[in-house]
Amino acid sequence: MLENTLGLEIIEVVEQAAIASAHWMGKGEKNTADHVAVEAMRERMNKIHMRGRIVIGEGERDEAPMLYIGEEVGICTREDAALFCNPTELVEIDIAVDPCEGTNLVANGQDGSMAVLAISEKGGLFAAPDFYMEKLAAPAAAAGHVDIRKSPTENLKILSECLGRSLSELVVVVMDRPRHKELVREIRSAGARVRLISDGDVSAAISCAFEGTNIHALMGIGAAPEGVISAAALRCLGGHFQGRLVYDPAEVKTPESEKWSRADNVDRLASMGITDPDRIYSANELACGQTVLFAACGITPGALMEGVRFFPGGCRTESLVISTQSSTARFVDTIHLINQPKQLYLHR
Ligand code: VTB
Repeated sequence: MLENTLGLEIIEVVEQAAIASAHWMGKGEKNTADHVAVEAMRERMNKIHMRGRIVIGEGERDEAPMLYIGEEVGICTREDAALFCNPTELVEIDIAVDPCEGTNLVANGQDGSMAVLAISEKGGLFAAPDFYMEKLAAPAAAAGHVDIRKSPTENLKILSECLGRSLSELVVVVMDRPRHKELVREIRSAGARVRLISDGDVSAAISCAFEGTNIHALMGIGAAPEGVISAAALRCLGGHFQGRLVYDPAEVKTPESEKWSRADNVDRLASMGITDPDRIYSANELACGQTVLFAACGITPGALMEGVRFFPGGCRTESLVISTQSSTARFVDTIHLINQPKQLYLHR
């Protein structure tokens, strides 16, 4: 039901966010690239006949004016909703958004940024705290075989067996951060190859699920909210995803993370109801809803999708829509015409 009613509309939500952000590609202004994507996503979302609540968004209400955690979105959240929304549209749904995943990539005109969102019924997406998360993503053939509790070397051997590839034929994406020095050394000495990325681990995680991207795993520490969005996509695709919240500042190694001690972080997690901070979450636990929908639209080009391409009077976008209800991965190629007669040119 979710899919039928929302499938097409959420494509437009991510498209509008991607187009808005793409106007700022290569302009060196990451905050603006993000802000316009947030505004466009929110505006389009509020035109949908649904009763949505943001569970992963731009931050807490006091720090984010739009798409903050807990914000209600969709026409059916209006007080007079019952007058023009039918009962099925009044079912509450939870939404995780990242209108500009990879703001630095957009600002610098680099590959791998996209507008993304995941939707499920109420309670169907883990409301991840603003923490880091250790992540392991891998193709469906290795799902349930690789395990984040095992060493990278062991996981690479398992991956090599599951995929029928030698270790040297494996490519692992890792975020280029000082905290990953040892991880990168280990992957290389196990015989696999590393692709370091500056940002955008959602795109990398999803790419693992598609043959032909030449990306076979994502390892290392990124942000937890992005982990839930990746998990939603990998659950739809049957790929492997596991996450572990990282609460020890010594593991994260960023100046920002030093503000909180390990004990403070454990307390903060407990206050949010997370009493086992070492818990390993699977994709099915991070995106546990009966129905999960995921959509993404490339802002800059990536392994999976083209970026937004402008032409006089319009632009062209590529999006991906997947769900737990259908066994399709739909790539949607859209030509958007702005203030011009509908004369379409097909360039293949
Ligand atoms: C991570 C990653 C994201 O930003 O959040 C990263 O998950 C920030 O990491 O995909 P650092 O704090 O180590 O810089 C992204 O790359 C982009 O949002």
